Amino acid sequence: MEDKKRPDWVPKNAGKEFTTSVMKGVEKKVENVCSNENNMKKIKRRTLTIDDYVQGVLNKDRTIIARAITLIESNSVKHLKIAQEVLKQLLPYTGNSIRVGITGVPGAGKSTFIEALGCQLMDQGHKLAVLAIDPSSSVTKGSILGDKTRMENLSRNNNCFIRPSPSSGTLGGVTRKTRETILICEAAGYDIILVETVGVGQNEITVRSMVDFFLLLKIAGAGDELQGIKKGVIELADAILINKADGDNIHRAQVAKEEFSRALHYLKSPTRGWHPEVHTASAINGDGVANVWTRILTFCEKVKENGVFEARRQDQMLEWVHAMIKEHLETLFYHNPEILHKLPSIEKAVAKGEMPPTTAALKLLDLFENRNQPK
Ligand SMILES: Nc1nc2c(ncn2[C@@H]2O[C@H](COP(=O)(O)OP(=O)(O)OP(=O)(O)O)[C@@H](O)[C@H]2O)c(=O)[nH]1
Ligand SMILES: [Mg+2]
Repeated sequence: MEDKKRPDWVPKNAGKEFTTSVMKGVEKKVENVCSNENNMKKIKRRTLTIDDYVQGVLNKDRTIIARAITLIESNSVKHLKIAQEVLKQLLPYTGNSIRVGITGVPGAGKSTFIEALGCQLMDQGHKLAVLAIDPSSSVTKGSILGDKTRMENLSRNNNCFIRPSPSSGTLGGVTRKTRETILICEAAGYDIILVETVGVGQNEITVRSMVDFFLLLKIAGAGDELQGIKKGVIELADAILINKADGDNIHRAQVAKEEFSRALHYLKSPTRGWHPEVHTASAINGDGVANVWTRILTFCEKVKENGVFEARRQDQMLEWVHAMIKEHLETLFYHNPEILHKLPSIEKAVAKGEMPPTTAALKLLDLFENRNQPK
């Protein structure tokens, strides 16, 4: 083999068994591909107008739906403005879905359950959007690939749209981005929205605030039945599902179901007019999965009847407004140059016991307010 055809990283004394070589380039000028301006434009991704986004989403164009979500996820102020106009125009077409949050510790089987339930919903002719929050959490070390394989059939189905939602970023972070993504999916005709979130504290509260029904997945026999019966997440759940009720685990799952059912009696329900329930299922073999969906439908019927469904959605919108105001003010505060300058020394004084915390807070707020007064 001629040496000049070999890439420069091939060892100098490599013998013929080292077969890697570089194909000789074609010298002829390639015409009709990138050389003329029109083709260049075709190849470059076309910038979409607000109307392109709106019409594309309403026409259920998957590429444009994906691009609209990317627009929402952007942290640029320019994109934020366009995204808000797109959303405003889509708003009349939103709201017609059942929004379900699914939480549980890593490995509880959330994605497997979504695959099992999703396939049944597809068979019934539904359109399903799955939004996975925090798929790359530090706990799970990024399970996007895992999710793809666990939701294999769903990810191939044209009536299902799977999208990992970023868990961080500015301008509203997870709250804004996931909520707005829900609205885009609804406008595109997805009638069931499942939001998967890893059970790590704040995420669950955030997801509870954007869904109609909140499902907590637990595993029996993991030794956490009783520890799990602390308040917190359980208080947010409209149902607890003991997953992996298969094989040797069936009996343990039944025991766990009874323990959780007893514990739930002492807790306040998150939804007026509904008493949280405990079920068992096996996401792997599908047992009990259809039953969970039936119960979710019963829940929806009840809360629509007693007005809680509508009231919760209205509250959630208002909560969203206030959460965004708080977040924005906090960002302004902590990015204020005066605050950035003074904060370390004031913190030090508080830590040393030289300044009371209230004095410190008032001092900083004073600084901030004076800085933000109109001149
Ligand atoms: N035996 C049994 N195994 C299950 C069941 N559901 C899920 N698993 C297994 O449990 C493991 C974790 O499942 P996932 O669906 O990825 O769990 P997850 O809750 O989505 O996990 P994260 O996304 O990492 O938080 C996988 O190996 C699944 O095959 C079940 O019902 N029975
Ligand atoms: Mg998962």
